[in-house]
Amino acid sequence: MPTVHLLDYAAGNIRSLVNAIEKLGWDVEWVRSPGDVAKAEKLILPGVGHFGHCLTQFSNAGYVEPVKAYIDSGRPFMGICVGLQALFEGSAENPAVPGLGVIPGRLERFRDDEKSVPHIGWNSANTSSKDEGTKGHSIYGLRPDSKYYYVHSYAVPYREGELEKDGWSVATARYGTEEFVGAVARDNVLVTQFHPEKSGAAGLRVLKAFLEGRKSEPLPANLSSAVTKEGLTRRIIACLDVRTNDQGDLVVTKGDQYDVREKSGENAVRNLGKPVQKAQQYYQQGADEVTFLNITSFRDTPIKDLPMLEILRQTSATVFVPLTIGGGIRDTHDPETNRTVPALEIATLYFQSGADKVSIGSDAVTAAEQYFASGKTLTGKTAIETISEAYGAQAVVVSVDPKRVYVTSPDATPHHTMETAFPGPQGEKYCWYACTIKGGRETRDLDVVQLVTAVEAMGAGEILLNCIDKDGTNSGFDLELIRSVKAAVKIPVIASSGAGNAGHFAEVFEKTNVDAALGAGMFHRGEWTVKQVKEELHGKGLMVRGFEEET
Ligand code: 1PR
Repeated sequence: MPTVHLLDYAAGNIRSLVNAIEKLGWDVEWVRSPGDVAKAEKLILPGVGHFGHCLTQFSNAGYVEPVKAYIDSGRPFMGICVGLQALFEGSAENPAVPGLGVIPGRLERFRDDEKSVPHIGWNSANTSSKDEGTKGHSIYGLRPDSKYYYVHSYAVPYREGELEKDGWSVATARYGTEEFVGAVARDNVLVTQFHPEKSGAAGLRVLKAFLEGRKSEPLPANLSSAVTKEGLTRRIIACLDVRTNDQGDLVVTKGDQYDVREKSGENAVRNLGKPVQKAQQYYQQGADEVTFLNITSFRDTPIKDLPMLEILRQTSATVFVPLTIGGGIRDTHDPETNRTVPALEIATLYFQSGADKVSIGSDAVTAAEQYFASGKTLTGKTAIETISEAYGAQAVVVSVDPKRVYVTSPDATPHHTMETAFPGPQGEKYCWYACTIKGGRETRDLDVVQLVTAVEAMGAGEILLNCIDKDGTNSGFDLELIRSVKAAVKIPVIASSGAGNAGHFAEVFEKTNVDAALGAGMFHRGEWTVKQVKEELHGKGLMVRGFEEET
């Protein structure tokens, strides 16, 4: 098999990249030391997390000069995400840490006055309309009608002609009112801000074109003038609650207000299918992300037997969109070794098994309670802070399990209340949302606004906003809850709980500014496919990522 060298200097979550390369029929050779770089015939520089953290590791390990010499040698070089950022002169993320300066320019943070930051989701990489040199042509398989998966807070602002004048071809994307560099290519170099290994068929096409050295090809006639509507698509996520059934098999289940047992028969755990198979099915249907939640994670399991590790290894081998794993991401007592394993070590196991993001539930509530109890002091030791510091904010999701609490007036509680259009059982017109832990089994005296503001301060990159009252009801999302959380944070929020049809997805996107929406039961029960939901949203004029066959 042909080989490509991979330079993994920061132990990032790059198993998915290896899986994508192997799926395309190539073998990965690892660059283990600066001396290995010269051996490479083709070299890929991946990268996740902080610019400064990555470039410092890269430089301290002695890679700067060997990689610059490799690029100067004219052999094919691809940089992905922080691997693109590294080639520029520097980044506002860590002004004291220099980039390689191969490409002129610096990264700036997205403005968060009009949109969520990090920029997470599917956006364009348009070359056709910008650059005479590439008009009607595709750089390395990029297409104006495709969308690619981005997950970053810093970007190179696009200023027309600035890079082109030095012979660089540029593919751009727009986020809010900001136009930025999605990919840049010249001679033997291709760098992408997006993750081709997480961008489905469109991303695999780019990776394949690089591996096969296809720099520029005429676009298919129907695409040469096509330009997708620019901007971030509405992200549709399929969520799989996973646990062992009474026979010990790992199954996809679904709670009805978090109760996963059938109401009839032997009161068995609802069994809606096999996790890996369902995930592959949703990927084929066009899901933009897949989330696994291990819902019995509060039970101590020997670390080596963590059930979701194998599920991630198998899923990430064939599912090339972002995978999130939640359940049990916390400092964990290992009954076998009688040792407490830090949350960061647990998360690293999942990243090395193919996860792109970890989701933290109960532990986030505990950390938020301590945050407020200590006068909003950040210790740097919480699971959120340590994982975000090591892998970047975009790798940390906080899953919220709130329960509605009715009050007669805002003065009846110190918590963040709202007037509700759905009065309580005694006609109460106000409510607040209490956080719960252990899958809703324990309610805490902490409200969701307190929780989300605390975890944002700790470096969480995204909120998975469930709702116990709505869970499994097929009655639509809790728009009041979503609006109150969206008003409280700048990081992206995923609406979850209650979806029963495509109309509920359209409603939440049209009536709130939520960044993504998640479905579970309606997909598991086969009532709707992800593809049908996307087709209906597209029909209503909402921009969704189109389905592309893997070629
Ligand atoms: O607390 O960090 O160990 O994480 C536990 C994780 O497991 C949390 O993310 C928590 O939300 C989840 N969880 C725990 N128990 C349950 C349960 O159902 N008994 N799942 C559970 C919560 C949320 C979504 C659900 C949506 C959409 N479910 O997974 O799929 O509500 O459902 P719908 O579209 O069918 O309405 P930790």
